[in-house]
Amino acid sequence: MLNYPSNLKHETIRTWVAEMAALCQPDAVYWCDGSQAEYDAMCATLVKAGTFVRLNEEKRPNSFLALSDPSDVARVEDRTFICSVNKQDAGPTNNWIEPAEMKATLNRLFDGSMVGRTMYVIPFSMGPLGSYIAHIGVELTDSPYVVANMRIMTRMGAAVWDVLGTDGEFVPCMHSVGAPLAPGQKDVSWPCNKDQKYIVHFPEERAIWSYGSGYGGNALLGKKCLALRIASTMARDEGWLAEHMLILGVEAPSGERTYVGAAFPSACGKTNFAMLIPPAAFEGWKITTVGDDIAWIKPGPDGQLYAINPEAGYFGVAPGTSEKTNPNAMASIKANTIYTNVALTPDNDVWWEGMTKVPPPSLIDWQGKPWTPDSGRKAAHPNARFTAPAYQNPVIDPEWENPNGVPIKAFIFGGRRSNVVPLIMQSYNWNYGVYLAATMGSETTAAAAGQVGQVRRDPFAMLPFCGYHMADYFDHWLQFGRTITNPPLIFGVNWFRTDKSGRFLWPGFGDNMRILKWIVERANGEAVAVEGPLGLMPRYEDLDWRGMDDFSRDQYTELMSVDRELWKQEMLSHDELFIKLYDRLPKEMIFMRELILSALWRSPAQWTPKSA
Ligand code: TSX
Ligand code: MN
Repeated sequence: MLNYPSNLKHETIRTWVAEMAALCQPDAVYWCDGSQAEYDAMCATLVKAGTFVRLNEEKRPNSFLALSDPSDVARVEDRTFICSVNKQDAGPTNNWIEPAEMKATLNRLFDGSMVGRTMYVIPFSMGPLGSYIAHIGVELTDSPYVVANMRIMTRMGAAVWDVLGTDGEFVPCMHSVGAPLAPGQKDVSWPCNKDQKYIVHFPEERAIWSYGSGYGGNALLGKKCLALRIASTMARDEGWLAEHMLILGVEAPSGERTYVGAAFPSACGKTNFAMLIPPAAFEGWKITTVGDDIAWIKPGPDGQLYAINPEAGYFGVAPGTSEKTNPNAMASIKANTIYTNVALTPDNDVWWEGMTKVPPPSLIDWQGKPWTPDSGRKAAHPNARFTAPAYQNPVIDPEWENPNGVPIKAFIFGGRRSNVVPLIMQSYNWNYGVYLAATMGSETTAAAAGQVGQVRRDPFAMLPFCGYHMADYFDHWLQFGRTITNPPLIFGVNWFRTDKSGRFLWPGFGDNMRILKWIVERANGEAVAVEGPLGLMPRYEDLDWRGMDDFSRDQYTELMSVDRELWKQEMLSHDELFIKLYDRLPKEMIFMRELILSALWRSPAQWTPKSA
């Protein structure tokens, strides 16, 4: 029989765990309590199994390196399913399989899937325990690596049973690496199933089943599966938002703090933006981090929007992270961190591409092979990760665990666009903001699949994460805006515009503070903007250029210019998305397109905000 924790009074959970144990047939069932001692024991188990290597205790205290199977290195979008009752409800941007058929498949796969392994029961809260914005999940997994990561990424532990009481709501999350062990069979350091992977969501039942992968969002089910795909459907039904957004605070010299949410597709430097350090000339200004990936946003009692970060840690991309690009991230991962698929130095430290200008002369690469700078391979996998506790961030926001959330004054949407899209614009109103976000596009980089430099539409940066029909999601945003007092202003940004020779026109990083300052001043009714064909824009003199005297008005003009003919092409590609979503597309999208087109039609061939 199962050794239930004494404070678990929830009959449905007791029965469910027993049923799942009977299905998966693990050798043992272990109930996680979330303690430090348990975490330490879990890491020791992982070291013994060869999954973890303990890193240099002086340089990386209490930190570990895991190297995954080379076939299990990222989320698997083509194996991700939204199994709503009706296919139409999943929409054309999600994979769908009929729920009964999928359940039959999953029952077959999970039958005996944990033989020879331990089933861990992970109670976790997404968001501060007991917050009215938070939600609870229970993950059953046969991966101790998942347990260790979930302890960092969520509020995990026995206190969750108290919050649930006898009949509290929870999202059941089933996970198996899909690699049962025959009697006497030796385990591998990264068990997974090379042939079959399924990341499955049942939005009506609010249940998650994941099979075959031990990596990232495939396996840490609180993150993309619960906090985005399932939560987005809960949010639609209940009148809130679950977004792929960072949340940051902008502190002015007066001490006043303004919070904004920002959505960017992958490879745009979201974590860097969430931890931005303002230029030296911006004395008294400070950025604080509430979250770097996901925001849950609800109208508060005053009708304004409040956001929490449902996560408790950072599962960030390591390559490209350095003392130059993000010193706060580097400080966050100094200790108590799990590194996955980075390279190992001879003195048991870690390294990845972009960490230092000059690579170390010799390393063990992410595949466990000897590596030198001339081997012609990457030392770290491009999707290598760190898992680090959020409280280690030197600029963590003082309110980051406030159960009531932080008040959101602006939303920012941005993609990676080498041309066409100006550095900054503000939408005229909520509906147009929804249009800007819905039509957001980003150019693919080497890290992403497909042709490099192609623009891919990624509405709200939610394309892989929306648990229902994308057009219904637009409609939810439109409707949501009507229900709130003082809706946040909506902005579009592009840090990645280049000149004719391919050089970045904007220095980015800390200098993005100049844009952020204008945004919060707009939100607080303080800064000036002029009307352009695409939205409201700052003139050169409306931005704060202190400490950046090498940036000319002409460079600004190039960064902010709107090319009429290019934008007509751009609008045609918006139409491609709209036609894909046509059956449920809100008519506002079409009317908005018409308004912008007519404004473009009447604007000069090259429009740019004119100085006074
Ligand atoms: O994260 C980035 N941000 C946001 C920072 C707050 N990156 C890295 C993106 C890859 C994940 C950026 N890269 C940003 C940016 O604003 N801008 C750029 C483009 C860029 C790169 C290098 C330079 C300038 C711009 N300059 C030099 O290398 C000297
Ligand atoms: Mn993300």
